[in-house]
Amino acid sequence: MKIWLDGKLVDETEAKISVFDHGLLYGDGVFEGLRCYNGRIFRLENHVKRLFESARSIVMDIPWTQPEVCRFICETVAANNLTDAYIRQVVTRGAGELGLNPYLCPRPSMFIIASSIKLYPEECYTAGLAVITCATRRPPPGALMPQVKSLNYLNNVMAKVEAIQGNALEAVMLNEQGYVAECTGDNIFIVKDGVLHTPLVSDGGLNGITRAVIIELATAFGIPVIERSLTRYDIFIADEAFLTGTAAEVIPMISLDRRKIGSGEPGPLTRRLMTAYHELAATTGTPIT
Ligand code: PXG
Repeated sequence: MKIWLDGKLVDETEAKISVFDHGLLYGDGVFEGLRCYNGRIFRLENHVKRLFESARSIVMDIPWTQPEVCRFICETVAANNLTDAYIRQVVTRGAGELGLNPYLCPRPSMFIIASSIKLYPEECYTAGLAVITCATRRPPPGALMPQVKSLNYLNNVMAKVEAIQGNALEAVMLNEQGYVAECTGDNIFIVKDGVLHTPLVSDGGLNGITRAVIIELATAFGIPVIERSLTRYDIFIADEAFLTGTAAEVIPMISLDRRKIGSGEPGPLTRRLMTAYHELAATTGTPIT
């Protein structure tokens, strides 16, 4: 496997990062997860823009332009002869001194991995996911801005631990006020009386690119979409629910805390949006060559 690392495509055995890298020492860095379908990278510019915004918000200058970074991503996928891939792009603060001061790290490091990812087993896409609510809360924006896709994922990892220990594959995370924020690596939607509802980004979720695509698709179908604060009550009384994310795509959620949502099976609007999402992802996007 070829890895793009700081300007070069190198063999994975050569792709090494310093133990003094602040990404490793302090989780000081940002990342993106993208997908390539049929030789086209889905929403490439949106992901790269979000990467640059995440970096800017943590006072990190990426030493390349957005069009250059788009090109590097395409080159990495092409160099590995892939047409379908999961792409993990990471920018760390770079190697520096011990101690928090990021100004002592002269230059960020960037690497790009083109590989594959499987978040949930195939049968969950047809049968739906059983989800639990975890005790781990999303950090308030004054502590760790949820919109920044940073290398600080311990909050999400601990939520995932709770899900797995609770015999579920995914967990709903609430914010400090008790409103639904998102899941560990996915945004959440519910359907109620023909209307799609999703939490406000300001309630503690990532401003998901898949979330935005689903809002676009639903709007094009004439389905109203409301972004508002949601509680577990709203999920319990929903007709349907589903999760969205680059890795997960669109996946039905059929229960919360062992209580059935709607009929307890993937709903018709969920299935319609899953199909529409797959069609869009397979036919649009930036060609890699
Ligand atoms: N919330 C969180 C906390 C995420 O990390 C999403 C929502 C969905 O956002 P997008 O823009 O992808 O629709 C994410 C995305 C991984 C992985 O390797 C994680 C994500 C995406 C791809 C891979 O675990 N998180």
